[in-house]
Amino acid sequence: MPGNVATGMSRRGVLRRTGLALAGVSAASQTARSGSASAAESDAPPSMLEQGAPVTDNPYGVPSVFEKAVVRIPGGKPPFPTAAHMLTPLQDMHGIITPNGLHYVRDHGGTPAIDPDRHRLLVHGMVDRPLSFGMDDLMRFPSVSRVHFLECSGNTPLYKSGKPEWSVQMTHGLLSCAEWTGVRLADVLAEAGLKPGATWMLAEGADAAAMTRSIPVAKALDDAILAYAQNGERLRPEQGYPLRLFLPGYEGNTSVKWLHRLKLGDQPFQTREETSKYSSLMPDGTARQFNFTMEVKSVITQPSPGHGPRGSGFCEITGLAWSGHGRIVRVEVSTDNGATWRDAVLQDPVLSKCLTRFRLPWTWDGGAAMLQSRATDETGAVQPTRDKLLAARGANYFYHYNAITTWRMAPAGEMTLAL
Ligand SMILES: Nc1nc2c(c(=O)[nH]1)N[C@H]1C(S)=C(S)[C@@H](COP(=O)(O)O)O[C@H]1N2
Ligand SMILES: [Mo]
Repeated sequence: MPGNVATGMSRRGVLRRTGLALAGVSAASQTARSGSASAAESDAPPSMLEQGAPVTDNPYGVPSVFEKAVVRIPGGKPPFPTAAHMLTPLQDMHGIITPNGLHYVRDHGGTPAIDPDRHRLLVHGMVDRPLSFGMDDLMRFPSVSRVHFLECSGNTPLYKSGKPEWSVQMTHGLLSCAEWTGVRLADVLAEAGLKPGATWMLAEGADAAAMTRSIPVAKALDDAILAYAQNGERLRPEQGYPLRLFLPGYEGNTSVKWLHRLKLGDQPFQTREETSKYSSLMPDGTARQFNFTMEVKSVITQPSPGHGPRGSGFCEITGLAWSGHGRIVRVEVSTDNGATWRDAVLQDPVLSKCLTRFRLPWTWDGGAAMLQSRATDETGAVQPTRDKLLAARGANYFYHYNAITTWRMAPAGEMTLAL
């Protein structure tokens, strides 16, 4: 039985620790006592031999002490400490949901502490009735819960270069997925009444960065959510407590956290975050603005750099695929740098604008390999190669990198990022 050697505990040792004497206790009576040939008959793990920790010690549960390595890590040195980002450990994630404590964080001015009883949302500008809502007012609207990914458009900064040792957490960790609960923005806007010609909406956050973005009203009326909860509990402070705008499929920056103001207008407001930042320089020298939708993308999360196989033999290849345009319909996997492809299995549920888990059984022969995944979404868009993406956008482009990622596997099993 595996474990005998590892625990180093003999049957005699178990019996001594439980206070049972070996002599005089027949195997039959031991079996009768435990109801089966379990505890005393086999090697009982130490955890069976004493009471566990009182559950009342843990009013809000935390992960096992053995999972301490599964944490967010900072992505590079921020210009100043509160303008930081923390990356989700995608290599350690299972299924599609990101636990709240591991959701990536991108703050431009730190995480404010906002009392929900004092928080207000102002809706004004080109509306019939300017309104100010408290959290209680907002929570009286019908609620919706939807599972969606959130990705920073600065995720996967590989246009110019990348380091071979970068893990999937470093290259793709500005990506998470949660069940978001809130109210439909369309319902709240209907309460204020949109004036004819109101086609743009300014969203402003109540943080020190005063994050402001212009959003097309068409998106606001389509599937935008004023979210107050995340995976069954109220938003984490880092995710915008007590209220954030959530725009499914749009670049993360537009999902304004700590939302306190919506202003309706008839043109974009041209804020810093959509002129200087979050616009992209094209090869011809012009800048592309308002690139909202995150395009089809995927990445293999296991095996991946730092998390390679322990030896040759069976090794499942698994990863995540997503698109801001809708559902993922296909993920192909290559182990030979794109020469041949096999269809991976898409694991249920496959939802719109949501992470989709894919899997492919693979037997690693112990030789060199180049692992890639290529996703297709329901609009027919196929994830491009890096060469194709660079040819279209040039090397000065920065945001919205969605090219195929290649993990190089050395014969010893060491894995690195290949560009
Ligand atoms: N008020 C405010 N909203 C914000 C930001 C911010 O700094 N302040 N960061 C934006 C960026 S760039 C991204 S990618 C997402 C990140 O959301 P998260 O921290 O919940 O993952 O929030 C966006 N909303
Ligand atoms: Mo972002």
